[in-house]
Amino acid sequence: MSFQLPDLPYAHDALAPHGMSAETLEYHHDLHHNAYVTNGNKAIEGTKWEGKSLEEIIKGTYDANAVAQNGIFNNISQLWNHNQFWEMMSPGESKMPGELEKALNDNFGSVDKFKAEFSAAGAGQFGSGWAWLVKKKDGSLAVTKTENGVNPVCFDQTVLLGCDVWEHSYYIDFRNKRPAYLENFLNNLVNWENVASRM
Ligand code: MN3
Repeated sequence: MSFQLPDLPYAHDALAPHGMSAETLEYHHDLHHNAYVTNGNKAIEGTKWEGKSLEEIIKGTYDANAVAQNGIFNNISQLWNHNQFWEMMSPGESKMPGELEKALNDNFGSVDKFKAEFSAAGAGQFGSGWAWLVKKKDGSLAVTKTENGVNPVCFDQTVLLGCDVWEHSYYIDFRNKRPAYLENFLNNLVNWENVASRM
């Protein structure tokens, strides 16, 4: 059974009033995400990874010492990253659950300080990659950034929130203004109920 492209959890134009256009989602979900599915399935065909879960393949093929990751890892991790990303956004008003607000206050000082740290991580990621809010094994929350398809699964961390900072994620709507895209993501797009449910 090969991996499938999941449908978006909302219509392509549902996020447009919140700063992510239908055109971005047509390219990003229907073409980019779909390419990771197609190329990931092709890459694992006939290998020991066929039939394994996305997480097993990500952990098994990540090479901490490599200058560049391999094709299986790159496609399968990006497939997983995008599966999470669509779920982390919402077209409706999203109120931050109290338990999440408390955790952010406890770990970062305030929600605004968390947002500033997350934005700085995304803006400071040189080239393609992701900004993350993770829960570490000791239960503490942290903001991290990773290059290309690398994600917190590689480091046994639980992903609470991720923001794609590859140019394909923001160039149609924000051109070169990655910080504006990140600010809009945090203030208008994040599904905080989804983030809280991952804790
Ligand atoms: Mn992407």
